[in-house]
This record gives sequence, C-alpha cells and structure tokens, in this order.
Amino acid sequence: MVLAGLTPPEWEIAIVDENLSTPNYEAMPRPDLVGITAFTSQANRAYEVATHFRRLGVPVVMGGIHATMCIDEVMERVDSVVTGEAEGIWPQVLEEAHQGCLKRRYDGGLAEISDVPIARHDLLAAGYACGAIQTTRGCPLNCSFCSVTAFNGAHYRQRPIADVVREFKLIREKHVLVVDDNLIGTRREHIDRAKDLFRAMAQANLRKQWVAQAGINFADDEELLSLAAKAGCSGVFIGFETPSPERLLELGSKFNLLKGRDFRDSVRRIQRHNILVAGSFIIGLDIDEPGIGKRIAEVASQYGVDNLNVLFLTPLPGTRLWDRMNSENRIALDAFPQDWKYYTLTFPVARYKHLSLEGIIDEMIFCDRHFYSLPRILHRIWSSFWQRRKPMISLVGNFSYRNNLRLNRKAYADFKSYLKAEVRSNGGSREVFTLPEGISV
Ligand code: B12
Ligand code: SF4
Repeated sequence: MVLAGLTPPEWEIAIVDENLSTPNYEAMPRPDLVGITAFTSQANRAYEVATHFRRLGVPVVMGGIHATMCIDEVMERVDSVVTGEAEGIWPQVLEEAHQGCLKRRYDGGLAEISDVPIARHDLLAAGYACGAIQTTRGCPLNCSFCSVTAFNGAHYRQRPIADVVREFKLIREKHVLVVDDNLIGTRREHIDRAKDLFRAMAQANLRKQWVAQAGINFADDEELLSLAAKAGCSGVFIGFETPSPERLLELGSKFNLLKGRDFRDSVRRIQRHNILVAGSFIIGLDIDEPGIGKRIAEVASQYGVDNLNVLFLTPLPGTRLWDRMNSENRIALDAFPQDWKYYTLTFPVARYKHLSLEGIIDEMIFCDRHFYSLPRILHRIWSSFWQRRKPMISLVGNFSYRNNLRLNRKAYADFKSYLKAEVRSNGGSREVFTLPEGISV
C-alpha cells in the first residue's frame, strides 16, 4: 500500500495479498512489472511467485526485510532487489523498468519520514479483520534478536501528525493495527509527540479502535494513557521478554526499560484506562533453564496480562543474535532457503544453551497450557468483569489462543518429522540440537 502511494498515476496497480487468499495467477492479465515483499518465513513462497512471472518474461523486483537481509540469496531468484526503505528510490526503479533497463540492485537506505506517502488503503480487497497504519519508524533500543534497528535504524522518526490522521480516515475497517514497533518511543520528546498525535486523533473523532506495540514505559504517564484511550486505543502489545529482567543483559539496552520495575502495578495502570495488555516473552535465552515455561506462565499471571504470547528465541538474519549464534555454530536449521519456513518464531530453530529440542518444545507447551488453562482463563475474565474492563474481548482472546494450542501441537509434530526426515536424507549428519562443545556464552 505504501509503494502504491509512491507510484505515479500512469501505472495501474493491483495488490495481491496471499495472507488473504491465493489468486489464480494463470488467469490474471499479464503485468508489466511484479514487485514482491516477504518476511523471511515467507521467502520460499515469494520465490515460487517470482519464478512463475519470470517464466512469462515479466521482470520481478523484490524488496522488504528479507530481501534486505539476504541480498545474495534473493538476487539469484529475481531480476532486481531493492534494499532498505523504498521512498527515495521506487520512482527511479519504475522509470528504469519502464525503459527496460532495470538494475540488479537498488538501495533506498533510510527515508525522510515526511516522504512516507499516504498508503493506498483503497487498493486492498475487503475482508480484513483490521486495517493497518504506520506512524513512526526506527527503534533506539536495538535488541539483539530484533531486525528493526538493523533495518529501520536507531533514529526514531515520527510521521507528520496531519498525514497520520488523514490516512486513518481512509481506513475502512473499524479495527486497526498500528504497526509501529514502539508507538510512544523512549524519550520525553517522543512521548510529547505521541500525546499530540492522540489529541489530534481524538479531535478527528475517527471512531476506530486500535491496538499498538509499546514499551512498558507506556504505563509511566497517566496523561499519555488517558489520551491514548480517548484516541481509541483498546490494547497494547508489550515485550517483557523474560521473567528475569535483572539478567536481561544478553538482549541489549531494553534492559534499562525493564529493570527494577513493579510490573503488576504498570500493567494495572494501563488496564485502568480500559486498555488490554498482551505480554510477549521469549523462551530459549541463554539464561533459560528447564522450568522456564512454568516460570513464564506464572510471572505473566502475576503481572496480570490479559493475553500471553511466547515465542522461541530465533536468530533472524541481519540481527546481532544471528551473528553471535552463527559464529558459535548454533543455527540448527540452516538449509536455506527451505528452512526459512520455520523462522516464524514459533519453532525452535537454534541450539539453545540449556534446553534440547524436545525440552524446549515441552517448555512451550507447558507454558501455554498453564497460562491458558480453564481456571486461569475464567479467573482473568472474572477480574476483567470485576474491574469493569472488557470481559467479552478477554473471553474471545483467551479462547482463541487456547484453540491454537491444539494446532501448535500438530505443528510441532510435523516439525519433528521434518527434522527426522532431513537427518535421514543427510545420512544422519545434521546435528540439530546439541550445543557444540566448547561454547561459552
Ligand atoms: C506489522 C507487522 C506484522 C503483522 C503483519 C500484518 C500484515 N499482514 O502486514 C503481523 C502481526 C501479522 C506480523 C506477524 C509476523 N511477524 Co511481523 N512485523 C510487523 C512490523 C511491526 C511492521 C511491518 C510493517 O507493516 N511495516 C511498514 C511497512 C511500510 O514497512 P516495510 O514492510 O518494511 O516496507 C518498506 C520497505 O521494506 C520497502 N519494501 C517492502 N517491501 C517491498 C517490496 C518492493 C518490491 C520494494 C521495492 C520495496 C519494499 O518499502 C517499504 C516502504 O519503505 C515489522 C517490524 C518492522 N518495522 O518492519 C515486524 C516484522 C516484519 N515481523 C517479523 C516477524 C518475525 C513476524 C512473524 C514471522 C513472527 C511472529 N510470530 O509474530 C509473524 C509471521 C507473519 C507470517 N505470516 O509469516 C520480523 C521479520 C523479520 C524477518 N527477517 O522476516 C519483523 C521485522 C520484526 C522483528 N522483530 O524483527 N508482523
Ligand atoms: S524494543 Fe522492540 S522494536 Fe525495539 S529493538 Fe527491541 S524488540 Fe525491536
């Protein structure tokens, strides 16, 4: 939608989103140019689509996070790669494609934030549960496992408020995901701008309910919380990462935001404004030992979060974690590109310091089962009702997570079969889940 917003009017644009449905490409009119975006976990499908169009002689350009982090792999499979943010370079790519002299590689670097166009929401098909909008880019915290600082930079850039409000009005869906990695930022001036944005949104009477990602410092400013609620904020995702924040040094500077805080009190302060809190944790850090699943479930319940989302520590390409694990020979699933399909953060793809493959999956299953047990769900819904918050949303959210648990178990079984088949086809040589000797972390 953003690229479409940057595209001159002489181009006719169609957006295909395979998250919604897969079209019959054979039946589509032949395009003049195909642009593809993909997360790392979607790279294999992106290559299939690219192959289809290249066979028809249509030039294929790929950009986005995976293309930026794995340039060589992507270059082998498409005609042209655009790395970085596209605002500064896309018009040139289009012009050169039009003239038939597309280069193999372009780099957009980091965009001027005022150059971010109004995204073309009108080009999306109907049928989405929620719309999406971006109001800031970049993150100064540079956590070792996250690609955001590597991709969007450490400089926190905020879009002009008038543009954000104008774009919000163009979103059809009543519910909106604000895709910013950290909606409020970390510094005083970031928070002041967030307040101005919320004031403008409330004044525009958007009649939208939105959820966003933010740091736990969201809880530290009553005025900010009150303005966010007035602007339509109904929920916030917060990365707590570990039940032992005092030992969080391995993750990076986010440690400073988390250490020495009363999390229960912070969560409660956010909830008092009728904003749901979804807490995210990671399993598989070097400090994690057997029993970590239970600890996370207990700590998350103690904090009082409405939903819990636990992910396996995953070395994503381009991150500091990737560099470290790679140098220590700890990336277990490394038959690329096919193994990328497991880089969804929902499979253990690395060699973890104190946890075997079976062990870490069992920790995850235990954690989910514990947090989403019926008595705990009922307790959360009751508290939500008692505190006059959103018991119905809490009910739907908790039960849909609980339903996913069955699907997850099936996915883990398939994953283990994949690994066994792989090990067999490699003559039993793929050492998947034993930490190499002599690693000190
Ligand atoms: C919103 C979001 C989601 C939403 C996506 C909703 C949707 N369908 O769009 C949800 C919550 C579903 C989601 C899920 C996941 N996400 Co996510 N998500 C994001 C987030 C926060 C913002 C993405 C975004 O919309 N950015 C706004 C747009 C404008 O930016 P952009 O996509 O980068 O596009 C710009 C450039 O990249 C470039 N560009 C992009 N594509 C193309 C294509 C062409 C042809 C060209 C020329 C240029 C170009 O131009 C654009 C303008 O500058 C990013 C973090 C981030 N800051 O990117 C993580 C991020 C993309 N997610 C990430 C991950 C890992 C996931 C999951 C796999 C993990 C998980 N379990 O949550 C899942 C799985 C998704 C799947 N289906 O496989 C990682 C991806 C890392 C990687 N190497 O792939 C990121 C980077 C976060 C991180 N911690 O590192 N995610
Ligand atoms: S705070 Fe969030 S967005 Fe920023 S680097 Fe850490 S995980 Fe990534």
